[in-house]
Amino acid sequence: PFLQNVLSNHQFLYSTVDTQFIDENQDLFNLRRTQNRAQKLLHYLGHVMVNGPTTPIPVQAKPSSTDPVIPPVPMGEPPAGFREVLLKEGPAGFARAVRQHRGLLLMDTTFRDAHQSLLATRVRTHDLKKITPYVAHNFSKLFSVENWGGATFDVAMRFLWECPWRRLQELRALLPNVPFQMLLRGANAVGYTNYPDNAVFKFCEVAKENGMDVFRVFDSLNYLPNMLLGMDAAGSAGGVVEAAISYTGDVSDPARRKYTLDYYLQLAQELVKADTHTQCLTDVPEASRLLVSALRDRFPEVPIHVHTHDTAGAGVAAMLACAEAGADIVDVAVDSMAGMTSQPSMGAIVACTKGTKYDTEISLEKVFDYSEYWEVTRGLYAPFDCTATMKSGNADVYENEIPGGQYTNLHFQAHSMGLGHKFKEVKKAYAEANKLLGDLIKVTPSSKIVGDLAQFMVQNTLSRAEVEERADELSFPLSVVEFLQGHIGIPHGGFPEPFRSKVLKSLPRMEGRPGASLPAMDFQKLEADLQATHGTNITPEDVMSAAMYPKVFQEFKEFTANFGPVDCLSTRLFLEGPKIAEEFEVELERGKTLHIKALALGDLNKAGQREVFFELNGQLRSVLVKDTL
Ligand code: 3PY
Repeated sequence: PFLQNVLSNHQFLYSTVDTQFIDENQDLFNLRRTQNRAQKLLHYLGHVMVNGPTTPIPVQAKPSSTDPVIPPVPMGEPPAGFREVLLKEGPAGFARAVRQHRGLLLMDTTFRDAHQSLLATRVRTHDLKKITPYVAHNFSKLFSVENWGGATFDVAMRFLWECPWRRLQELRALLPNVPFQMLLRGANAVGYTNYPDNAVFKFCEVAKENGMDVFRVFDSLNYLPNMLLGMDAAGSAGGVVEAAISYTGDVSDPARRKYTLDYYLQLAQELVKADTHTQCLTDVPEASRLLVSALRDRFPEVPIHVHTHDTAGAGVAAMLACAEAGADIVDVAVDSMAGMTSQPSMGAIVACTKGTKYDTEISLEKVFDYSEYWEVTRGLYAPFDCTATMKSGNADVYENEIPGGQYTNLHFQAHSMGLGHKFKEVKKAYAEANKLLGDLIKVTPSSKIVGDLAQFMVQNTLSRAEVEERADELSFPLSVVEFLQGHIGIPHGGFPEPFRSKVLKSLPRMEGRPGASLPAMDFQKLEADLQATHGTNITPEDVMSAAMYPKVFQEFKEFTANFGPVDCLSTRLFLEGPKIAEEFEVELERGKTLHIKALALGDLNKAGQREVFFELNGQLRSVLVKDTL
C-alpha cells in the first residue's frame, strides 16, 4: 500500500521530487486496507450484463463499437499558454494581456457546455482525459478550456458515478498551460437554488485549489446582489472573475421595452464597478453587435467574452459579428461537437478568421484531428445524443427564447412522451409562460421554472389568459411558487402582479437576496457526519460535494463502495458491460492494470440471481447478481 500511495501521489507523478518528499507527505503512510476494487468492478460489470445500464438512457441506441484514435502528442512539456501569464501576473495582469492580444481568442466548450447541450452532460472523465494532452500540445493559444461547473458537477456523481473534483485534478495535471474555466451559477454555485454565502465562498476556494482559473459568474435573473456574491466568492478565492450578463429579448427592436440597450449597459456598469476582470455576454444573437459595440465604447479596458448556443444556426455569424464589434473572446466547440444547441464550430471560426486581423493562430489541421477524436467518441454516447430525435436547430428560438441545453431537454421529453408532434405547442407554451412570469431572463434555474410552467399549461391545456384568470385556484408546480416567493432573487422590473398575489395568497415572501438570510453551513460538523457515515477518508472536496448535493453525494458514495471505481472502465464497458468471451484491460491506476475476460452468464436461480463468470488476471472469479429485469 505504501508504494501504491507513492505511485498515485500527484506531486510524485507530475513533478520532480527527492526523498524529502516522503518526509513531507505523511499521508503516504495512510496505509489503507485492501479495497478489493477488482472484485467490486466485476460485480459492476456482472450487474450491467444482467440488468443493463446504471445511468438513465434517454435514447434507444447502442454505443458505437468503434474506438476513437488518439492523435499523437510530442514528448516533453506543452508550449506556454495564457495560464503562464495568469500565474505570473494574476487576474488583473491576465485581463490586461487578453485585452492587448491581437487576434480573436477562443474558449473551447467541448469539455462542458457542448456535451451538456448535445449529450445530456454524460461525457465521462475517461474520454476527456484521453484527448487532454493533445489539447495541451496543440491548442495552447486558447483563452481557456471550459471543463467544469454548470450541470457537470452533479451529473458526474448522479449519473456517471464519478467524482467531479477528481475530474478537475486529473485534467489539470494533463493540461497545465491553458486556463480552465467553469460556470458558476452565482449564489446558486453549481446547484439549482441559493446556498448559504459561506458555501459559495468555500466552493470557489476549493475549486481554485484544485486548479480552476476563470469563474464565469451569472445569475439566472441577472439579479445584481446574487451576481456580486458569486463574483466576490470567485475573486476572494483568487480566481479570474468573469461576470456574465445573460441576454434576452432583442436590443435592436424598439418595441421590446424591458431589456433595452440601457438596461444591459447599466448592469455592465455595476459589474465593472465591482471589479470584474472580464465581461461576458451569454446567449447573444447576431443583433447583439449593437450591444457589444456599446460595451466596447463604454469599457475600453475590460475584455469582452461572448457566448452563444447555435440553436438558430446563426452562431458563427453572430460570433464573427461580435468580434468585429470589439469582442476579445468567443466561445466555440470543436466541429463534431458543435452546432444545433451546442456552441458554433471552432473550425469554422478558425477558417473564417485566417489571415485577417481576427486570426486565432490555431491550426485548422489540428482542429480536424481533434474533431475526428470527438466524432468517434460521440458515437460512444449514442444513447444520450439529441440527434436521435432532433435533426436541426430552429430559428424560432428568437421567438420562444429557450436556452440551448433546455431546448434539447424539452425536445427529448416531448419525444419520449410520444408528443414529438406537439413540440411546437410546448415551445409556444414556453413563450406564454415566460410572459406570465413577467418576461424573465432565462438561464438555469429560471429557465427551468418557465419550462415547468409551460409543461403545466400543456398538460392541463391551459392558455395564458386562463392561467391568469384562475391563478388563485390552480396547483402550480412548486418551482413556480417558490420563484414567486423570491427564493432565487428578484427579477428585473419586479414580480408580475396581480399574478403573484393570486398564486401566493398568504404564503411568505422573501425580501432581497435569499442567501443573506440563510444560516451559515457548518463544514466541521458536515465533515464529522460524513466521516461517521463513510469512514475517515473524507476530503475537503467530498465535504463540498455533500454541501452542494447531500443526497446525490450519499448515493454516489454508496454506489462506489459497492461497485468500485467505475470511472476506470471504458465508456462501452461502463454502459453495457462486456460481451461473452470479450477480453479487456482496466487500468485502476498507473502501474495497476486488471486483465479481465467475460466467460459466461449463468441461468436464473431460485433466489432470482445469476452467476456471472470472469477470468481476472488468469484466475476464475464469479459474482452473483440479482436479476431485476
Ligand atoms: C448551466 O447553468 O448549467 C448552464 O449551462 C447555463 O447556460
